[in-house]
Amino acid sequence: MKTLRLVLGDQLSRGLSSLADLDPRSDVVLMAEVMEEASYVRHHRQKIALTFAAMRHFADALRAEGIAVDYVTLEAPQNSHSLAGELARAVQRYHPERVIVTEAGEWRLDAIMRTWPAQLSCALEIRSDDRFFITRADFALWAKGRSTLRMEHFYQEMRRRTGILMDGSKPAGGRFNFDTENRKPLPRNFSPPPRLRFEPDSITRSVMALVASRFAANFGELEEFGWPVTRAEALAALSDFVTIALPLFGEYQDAMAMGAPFLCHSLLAPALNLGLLTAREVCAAAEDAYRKEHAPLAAVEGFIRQVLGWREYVRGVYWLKMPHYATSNALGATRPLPAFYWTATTRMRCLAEAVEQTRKHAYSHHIQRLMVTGNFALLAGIAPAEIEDWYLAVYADAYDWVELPNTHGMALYADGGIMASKPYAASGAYIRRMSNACMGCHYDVSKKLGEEACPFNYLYWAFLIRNEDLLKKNPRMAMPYRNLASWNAAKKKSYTDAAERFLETLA
Ligand code: FAD
Ligand code: DLZ
Ligand code: SF4
Repeated sequence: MKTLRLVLGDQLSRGLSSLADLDPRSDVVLMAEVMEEASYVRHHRQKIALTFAAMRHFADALRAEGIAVDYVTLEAPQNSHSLAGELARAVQRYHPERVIVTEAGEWRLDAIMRTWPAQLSCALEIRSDDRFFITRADFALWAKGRSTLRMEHFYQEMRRRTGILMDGSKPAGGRFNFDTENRKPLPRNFSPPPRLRFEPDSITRSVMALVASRFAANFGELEEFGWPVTRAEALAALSDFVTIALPLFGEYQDAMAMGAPFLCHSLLAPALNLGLLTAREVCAAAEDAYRKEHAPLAAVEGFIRQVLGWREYVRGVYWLKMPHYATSNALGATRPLPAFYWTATTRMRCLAEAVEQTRKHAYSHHIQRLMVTGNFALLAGIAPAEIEDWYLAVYADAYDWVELPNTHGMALYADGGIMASKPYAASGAYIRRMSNACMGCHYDVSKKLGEEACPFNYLYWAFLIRNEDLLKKNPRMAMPYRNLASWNAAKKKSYTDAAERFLETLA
């Protein structure tokens, strides 16, 4: 046997660099379900089921091509439950000339992987992951010498480099960014388009049974599992999104509605992050919808900005700044994570809804993550590591390389402004404008103080007061700090006291 090729659980792409020159006559692909990966955080049960189901289907697809796959299930008697252990055991079984693997998506596993050459009795080749538009090294070159790493500058550069949504050297429609036409609240009586979900087949059902018994204590329901687990299903999900929801994506990108978890979002992040879809084909499908006049430019540009812009940018920042990135805590936040992030037991309706949806679907959309659960964590001063572990655990699409910068940088401002030019802090007024959650909430969003007042209101001002020295010189924070300048000490104290009293009630 010549080459052993290790494929990780989020590398389920036939075009993966480690499979590029595979010779079915002499090579074996190794895949392993191991507790080390299934328990580095207490993943949502749907996340584990999704990963194992997609891994098993991918192994079957390779076998159907005549490729030998050595697949170690979680229940295999000799399973060592680490990727290093399974690789070492496979090397003993096959005595390959070399092992090939594509670099790990996240720093934790990358660091482990770099120790493997010293432990293995054969050569190990670690290949670059070319499923992204930009390599880690090219991002570092783009970042070099820049005083700020703003996403918008990166995105425009990526549009030019890739030619996506470009007419020659000019952006389609004459502008790179159509944000001003996006981000509307939902009209009254809006009915979200029905979305394609996938009925679990026998492989997925057996994995769900395994997860139900082995991960009984983990957060999240399995019943509503509807994620694509094969390449064919992922392509069907992409086509469904482009046909049904993409035309409305931009306009309602920031809207939230009770009882409507998916709205016009793509739901493609789990498939993208597992490798069932590539970012290139997702952007191509969206651009095609614009060129064929199926979807307006503002919607298509808004969507492509998320995939070609944000997704590549956060990965770039992650690899540029890790491992120190994870330990910064610019606002000195230390509060433990309140229990309601797991139980949904809170009278704050917007938060209860976001957590409940998360439990049911392993999903909530971007604005819920940023402006509801994230905003609360920012205003309440929750310790970055605690809330980051929560985000890494609870979403079907959660991987450290994309979760960490979004939480640490965007939601918490814990990196001191590397990613965001100002903290995404907002009072209840933002949530009232963008959702229907406040109607029927125990709290009154129009009240600023008192038992009935929306906690986001006094938490917002208490946050600004607490962080005044750090934030008031930021020109993008000038408006609220001008307002605060007219407050006397007693007024400030009434807000900080209200915030403290409320936070003390949280377990
Ligand atoms: P859509 O709204 O349809 O967006 C389309 C695609 O664009 C997504 O599938 C995703 O691939 C990409 N995208 C959109 N926004 C971002 C972004 N900010 N960063 C990177 N890619 C983006 N995304 C993850 O994939 N995994 C995570 O673990 C994750 N954690 C997050 C944590 C926080 C605190 C926040 C604020 C955002 C996080 N995001 C994460 C980004 C974003 O919220 C999700 O990608 C999105 O909600 C997934 O749903 P969707 O596929 O329907 O996305
Ligand atoms: C997420 C995940 C889970 C739950 N289980 C496995 C596993 O058993 N085996 C595996 O190879 N990969 C798994 N993964 C995905 C890995 O955690 C992922 O490859 C790394 O986090 C690198 O991004
Ligand atoms: Fe959320 Fe406040 Fe509105 Fe209640 S009133 S839903 S807590 S923003």
